[in-house]
Amino acid sequence: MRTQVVIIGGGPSGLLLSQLLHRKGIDTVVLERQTRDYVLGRIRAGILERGMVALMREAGVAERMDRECFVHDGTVMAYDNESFGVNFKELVDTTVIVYGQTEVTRDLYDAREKMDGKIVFQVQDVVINDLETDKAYVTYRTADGEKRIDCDFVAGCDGFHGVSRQTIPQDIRTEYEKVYPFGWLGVLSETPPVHEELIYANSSRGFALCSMRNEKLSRYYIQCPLSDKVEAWSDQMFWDELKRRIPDEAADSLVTGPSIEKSIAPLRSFVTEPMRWGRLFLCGDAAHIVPPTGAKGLNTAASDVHYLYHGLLQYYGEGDSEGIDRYSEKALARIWKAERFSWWMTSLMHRYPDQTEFDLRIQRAELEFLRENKAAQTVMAENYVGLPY
Ligand code: RFL
Ligand code: PHB
Repeated sequence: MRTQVVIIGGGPSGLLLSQLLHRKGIDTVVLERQTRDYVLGRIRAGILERGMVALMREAGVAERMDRECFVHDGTVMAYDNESFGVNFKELVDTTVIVYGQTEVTRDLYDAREKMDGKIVFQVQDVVINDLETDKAYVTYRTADGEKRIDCDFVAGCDGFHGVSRQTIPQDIRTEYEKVYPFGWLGVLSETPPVHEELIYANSSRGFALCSMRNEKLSRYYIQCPLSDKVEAWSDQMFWDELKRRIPDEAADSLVTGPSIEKSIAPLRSFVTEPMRWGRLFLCGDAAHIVPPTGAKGLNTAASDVHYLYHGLLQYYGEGDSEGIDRYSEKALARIWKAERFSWWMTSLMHRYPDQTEFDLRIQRAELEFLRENKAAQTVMAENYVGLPY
């Protein structure tokens, strides 16, 4: 088999890239290790920036998103029992939307199916070969046996644990990493959201976040030690702890119910450089991870897809390789700013095991400064809604 671009990974980055390229007549094959149902069962990101929204529209998959999403003009920041709003609309004239990654992925799978897009599920042993020649190819195994696809390029969209990044020789790759000494325990419940905007709360018991998927589905998180086991957290314990960490008014109006998903995610910042090697381009979690505090994970994946998509259009449409040659440089310039913002918001809102009284006073001073200072809020708003591509 031959295609123009082999895309490894059928998560949001791989599917979005495939859909965008297909609409411009560029042929792709997506190789996904799991089943479609497995990919759709993962509960992840909830907030989409304007850049991601624009890409969904360009990919022709925005109809349900535009109909069902919630537009958020701002967010609530809380500490102890105080809270204040940061109004993105007023500060930077931009909003974000609430539309879950599960829905994004479902819309992309449906669109790919309608266009007869080639997605191979349950592939194993993916190996990327001869990336430094003009005869690159990918081999893999399915229930039908060994397969080979020859291609012009490979897009590594296979997440943090994928094979693509590992294909880049170690002496060429530099990895930057920060592992945080806590995780997030997340609960999804069929209950109405506690507030119309998200509430990010810094409390003496640790961070908490009140988020949502729609008017009947809420998503909540609390900071927890990495050693915690999800089985040890009953629903009742989770709700009791969440209530202790959010402002009284929110705690009093919180509607609780059985969890329909509960999981613990570790927090990590990670970047690999470069994001291109020969005919391989890394996109999304394959190249970088952010702690979820700034809601940047899926949105940084989208900005990579934007740069790669335009680079490939320039290459196939005009025979100009400038866009793909500068892909790594352009993508990383934006990634590092999102990394900084996510690290900043994580540091501002969490309790660290080694924090001193001095550190806590500094954290509080920063929250008070943010509360009082329009310039500080503007910086936060510009980053939260997403820096321009
Ligand atoms: P994904 O979504 O991980 O998709 C990669 C796909 O590649 C497949 N794969 C392979 N396929 C073939 N061969 C192989 N060898 C393969 N190895 C892996 C996988 O099965 C998978 O389907 O990466 P992508 O597309 O780059 O998308 C990135 C986003 O998923 C990610 O940034 C966000 O979900 C991060 N993230 C969150 N971001 C937010 O903005 N807000 C959140 O609340 C939020 N919560 C989360 C998260 C990530 C989590 N992870 C990774 C554990 C919660 C969790 C638990
Ligand atoms: C979510 O709804 O899952 C969510 C929202 C905002 C974040 C992280 C996660 O910063």
